[in-house]
Amino acid sequence: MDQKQLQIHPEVLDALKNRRPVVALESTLITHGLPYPVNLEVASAMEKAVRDAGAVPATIAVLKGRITVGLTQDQLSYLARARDVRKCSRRDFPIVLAQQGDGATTVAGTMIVAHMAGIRVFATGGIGGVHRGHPFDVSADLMELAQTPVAVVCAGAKAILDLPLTLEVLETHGVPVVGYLCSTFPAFYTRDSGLPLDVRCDTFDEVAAILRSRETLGFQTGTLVATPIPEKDELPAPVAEKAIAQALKEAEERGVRGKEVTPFLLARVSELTHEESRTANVALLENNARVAAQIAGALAAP
Ligand code: PSU
Ligand code: MN
Repeated sequence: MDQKQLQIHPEVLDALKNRRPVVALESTLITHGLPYPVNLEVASAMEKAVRDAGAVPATIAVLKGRITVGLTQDQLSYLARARDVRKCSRRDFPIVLAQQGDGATTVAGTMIVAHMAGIRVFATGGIGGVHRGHPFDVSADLMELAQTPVAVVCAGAKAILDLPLTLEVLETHGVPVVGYLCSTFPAFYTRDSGLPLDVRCDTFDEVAAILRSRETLGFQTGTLVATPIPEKDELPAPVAEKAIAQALKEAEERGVRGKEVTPFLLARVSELTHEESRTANVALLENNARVAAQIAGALAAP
């Protein structure tokens, strides 16, 4: 599949042709990560953060079987309210395209489409990873980072996961994990997991230099750029951990499985912390969008 077979928004296409910075954004957090209307507010706020930092946002989804890069305001509002949208990682694309259905792209799905479109930087909240107590439930996000050359800006992996094992899998697959303004892996709701990273960068140019080296080497791996949630928005670690433990217990008891696990845990953690975690989630998403736009800017500079 090449650019011609994708539905690319004219503004995004124009920026790509003229080598101006573009940032891809995912849609699963709109359909499965946050409830309406917060989801629509956040999706719009992320697009605005990208624009304010001088890049063009391209939210990615599948609409009636067409892979769409850069949603219009109407398409965003439609997705934010839609039900029964398929959560799309690699295995889901053949199905959703054949059935001409609607699909929300996960981190894995968004990386695939960003790469097809020629977008090099992508902002999300937290990537999927290895689930606690289920070392064989490994998110397709990690497998995609192993094989698709896109830089993913995140606030670490979601704290509901097993973070040490998640970093082990990334290491096995040759994915560099770059800390932007941090030396340890951030833990999504909190700033510091205590797990050391491969490298710390203090400027966007340093991050861009690593991305360029990867291109020079011709490696097809993705790069994970992790940056912590802003200090003022961080959840106290015991509050986050208590809610996560409770949500994990409930997921076991109810037998929640497969692609339902992550949305279930995120929603329960949000309820259990009286939405404090959702406020943190929103803050880190906007922060990541801004950082991604600045990295894209540094990468686009000659
Ligand atoms: N981060 C969030 N909210 C989300 C997700 C991540 O703050 O909804 C989504 C992303 O789309 C990620 C997906 O790719 O959850 C991971 O799902 P799974 O664990 O089933 O691979
Ligand atoms: Mn899973």
